[in-house]
Amino acid sequence: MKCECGREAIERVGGRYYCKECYSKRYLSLVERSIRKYGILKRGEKVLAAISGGKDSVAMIAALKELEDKLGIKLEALHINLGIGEYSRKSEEVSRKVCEELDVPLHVVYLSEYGFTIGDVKRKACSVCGNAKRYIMNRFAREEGFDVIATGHCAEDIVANVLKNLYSGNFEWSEKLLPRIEGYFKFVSKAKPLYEIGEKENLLFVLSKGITFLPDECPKAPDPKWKELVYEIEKKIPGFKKGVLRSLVRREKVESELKSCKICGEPTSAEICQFCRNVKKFGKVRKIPL
Ligand code: Q46
Ligand code: ZN
Repeated sequence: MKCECGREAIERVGGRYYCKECYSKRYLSLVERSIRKYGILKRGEKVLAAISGGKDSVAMIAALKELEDKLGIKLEALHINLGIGEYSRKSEEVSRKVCEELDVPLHVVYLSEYGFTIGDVKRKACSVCGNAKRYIMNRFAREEGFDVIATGHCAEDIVANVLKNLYSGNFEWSEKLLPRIEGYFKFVSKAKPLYEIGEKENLLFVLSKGITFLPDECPKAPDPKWKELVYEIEKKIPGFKKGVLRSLVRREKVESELKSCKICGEPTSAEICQFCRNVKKFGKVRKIPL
C-alpha cells in the first residue's frame, strides 16, 4: 500500500495509509496541538522530562526535542534508576542511549542513594515506587531550577486510572488526571504532553523514527487488565477515551471558574448560564399555569 505522498506505507491510521515520514509529521502535529490546546507547556519554560526508556517516555522526549524551538522550551531529561535488577540496568542504558541520540542533557539519580531500592520491596512495590519517583522528580526539579516536570503518561494510562478510581470507590475528581497541574508550595508544576495520545501511536512514532527504546515490561508491573478494559470499551464505544479525557478537563473548568449568570444570578461557568441560554433559544412568551 502507498501513502498519499507516494512512499511505501507502514500503517493504516483512521482510514488512511501513512509512510514513516508522513506518520511522524501527523504525530508531532497531534502532540503540538494538544500541548497548545491544554496549555501543557509554556513558552520560556525549563522542562525536565522523566524518561524510563519505555516507548511512551521515549516518544515524549523525542517529540519534545523536535518541538523544542517551536514551543520555546528548554529540554533536559531525568532518569531514575529504581534498582529493579536487570530491568533497571537496561532502562538506564537505553535512557542514556536515547538522550545521546537526541542530544538531550540527561541527569541520572539512583534510588539506592536514599538507602533502598524497589528490588527490595516485596509487597505493593508499585505504590512505593510511584511515591519514590514523584518524590525524586519533584525534589530534583525544584533544586535544579526546572519550571515543569513532563511525564510520558498516555491516554490509556489516564482512562485506566479513572476506571480504577471508580472501582475502588474513589469518586473524587483528582487533579492528578489533568494534562497540567500548576506548582504550589514546594511542588513543581507537572505536565503530561501525551495526554490525548494513545500508546499505539507512541509506539508507531518511535518505530518510524528508528529511535531506541526498551520493549521489556517492568517485572513488577501489575496486571494489565485495566488497559485491556479501556481497549474493549473503545471497541464498543468508539471515542470513549477522548470523551473521558475531555470531560476530566471540562470538570476542572467548572470547579475552578464558577461565576454568577448575568441574567439570573445562578452559578455557571459561562457568562450566561445554560438554562438562560435555553430559555432564550426555546422560550416563547407562554406562562406555565400555576
Ligand atoms: S516501574 Fe515502578 Fe512501574 Fe515497575 S515497580 Fe511498578 S511503578 S511497574 S510504571
Ligand atoms: Zn507519506
